Amino acid sequence: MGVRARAPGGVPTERRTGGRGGSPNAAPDRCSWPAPEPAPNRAPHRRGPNRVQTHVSARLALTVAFLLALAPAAAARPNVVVLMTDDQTLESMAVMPKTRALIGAEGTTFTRSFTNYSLCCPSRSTLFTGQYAHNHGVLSNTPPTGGFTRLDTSNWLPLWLQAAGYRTMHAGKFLNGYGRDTPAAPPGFNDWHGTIDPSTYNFYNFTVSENGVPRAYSGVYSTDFIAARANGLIAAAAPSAQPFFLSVAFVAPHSGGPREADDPPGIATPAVAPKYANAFAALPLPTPPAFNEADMSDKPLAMQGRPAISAVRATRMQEAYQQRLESLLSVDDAVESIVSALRSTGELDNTLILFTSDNGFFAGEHRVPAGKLLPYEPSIRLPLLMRGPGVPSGATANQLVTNADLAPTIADAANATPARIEDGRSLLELVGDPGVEWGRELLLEGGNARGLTFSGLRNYRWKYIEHTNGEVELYDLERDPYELQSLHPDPAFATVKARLAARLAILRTCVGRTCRIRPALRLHVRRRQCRFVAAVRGADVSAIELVKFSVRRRQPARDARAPFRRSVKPVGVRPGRRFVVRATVRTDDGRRVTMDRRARTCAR
Ligand SMILES: [Ca+2]
Ligand SMILES: [Ca+2]
Ligand SMILES: [Ca+2]
Repeated sequence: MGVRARAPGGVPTERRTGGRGGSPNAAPDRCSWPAPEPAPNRAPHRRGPNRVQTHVSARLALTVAFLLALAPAAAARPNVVVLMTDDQTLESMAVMPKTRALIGAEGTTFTRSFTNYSLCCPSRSTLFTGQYAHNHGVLSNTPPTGGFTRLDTSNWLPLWLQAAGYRTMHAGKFLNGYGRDTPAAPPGFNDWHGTIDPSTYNFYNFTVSENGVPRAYSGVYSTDFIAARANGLIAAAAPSAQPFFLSVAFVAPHSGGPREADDPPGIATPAVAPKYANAFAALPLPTPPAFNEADMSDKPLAMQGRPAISAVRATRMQEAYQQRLESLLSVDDAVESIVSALRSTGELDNTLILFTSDNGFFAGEHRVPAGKLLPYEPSIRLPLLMRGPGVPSGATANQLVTNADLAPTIADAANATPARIEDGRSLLELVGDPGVEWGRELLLEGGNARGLTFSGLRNYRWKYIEHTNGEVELYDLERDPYELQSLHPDPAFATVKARLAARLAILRTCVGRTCRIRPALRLHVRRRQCRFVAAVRGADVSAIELVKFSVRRRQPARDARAPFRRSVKPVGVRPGRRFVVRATVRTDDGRRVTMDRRARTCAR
């Protein structure tokens, strides 16, 4: 069962929308989801003010412009392009100047972005659902606890976007194990170009499911291929008035074949494009304080059993580290070409672009020579850059964000309705209000083929981890950003540990709102005659370390002592007008939250 979709130039083509029909290799009917209506039958969507016809009279143009200004954001829905690397660390963004310039400098750079679960398949499932792993249920890369077949693709982001009128497209790597049983496209994609596992992990010899039909490619470098395919999809989708969603997933800097002459023994590397081979051959392996951690006695037993990294091993790791960075140079080129394709088709200004990775990677920190799937910072931190309509350019966002926020962000931009309960929140709310703090803490999860083996809580200051074998870890990230000394056995931290444990108990099984619990505080603003007094009260008031009171987000007055009550002056607010008082609170257990209250000046 296919639906008619308009191809560029108005030629109708048969496009599959699900696991049924469309190709001789189509999947058996895996999911009985309702097929979404084809988008071309829906009302046309305005793609941006530049689309306003120019031949109307000046008067009519003014009227149209006025009405468009009044129309809800839903009328001007942007395209959405998600660019994802595999196993890329935050620090490696240093070798991607084009991406930083074209997306970061032209948009917002997030400095505290984390993955809920630092492994490919659980992380990508979160991208497509907006849910933490314990809610989408993909807990590893292989069945029965994980892998592509574990995710319920009858209810996920691509279908929500189709239902909202989007043309949906994918190029590159997909959930682990995709294509092993059938090359059928998953439901919800109008244009599907996913690489079939395990061929995904060969940079020069891979098979792509082209709308359900497998086609083998050899001799072309995977990153270049995925970029070219993405650009072809952009060119095909651009002429239509229908907005599009494009997911582009590169394999780099993940390891993959073929074997190269300089590949070190015993450690996996990606393949590097010839033009970038040995581009970083002179670059030493970084040795941050956590590298080859000297004293592992604070860590769980499994970590204590890790041997120190020998000089020989470090030399091999250095080659792997260099190749990973060299592979990212091709991704940097790919990002440039995709941005350029968006520009040349006139779509760039009306496209929300997100650049991120699925998880981080170790390079010797805590004696982990390679890999991820542990709760430490190199594994869980992600690059996240975002540009597009409503995203300030040249901005930095320092708030805690999770990959569970990405689906809510995309749905928000597209005016789509998620049909799952979202654990994350739209980042568009956050970038529009740089000082805002949501008060939530992030859930970290990890495990193996048998299921979850740890869960943890991370906030601005603390990381608290509980392993299913009973071991715990507690790091003060302000004083110990490299996680060299777990404080869990120290009685001086028993109180904070107990508070974090109580909150982790809620997060571990949270759903939606309970994943975003804020400190129990309220802001009260009282007017006495024409003077205003703001006060923060609530059950968590004893945890407050600092309050900043501001009016119209300006000139905050700091208050570090109970009872956290201040007179506030609505300077510059005219008589009889409303204004906003904001309290920004920092607690002694690592939380930050802002609270806003409206008040009105005296009429005079
Ligand atoms: Ca990965
Ligand atoms: Ca290699
Ligand atoms: Ca090399």
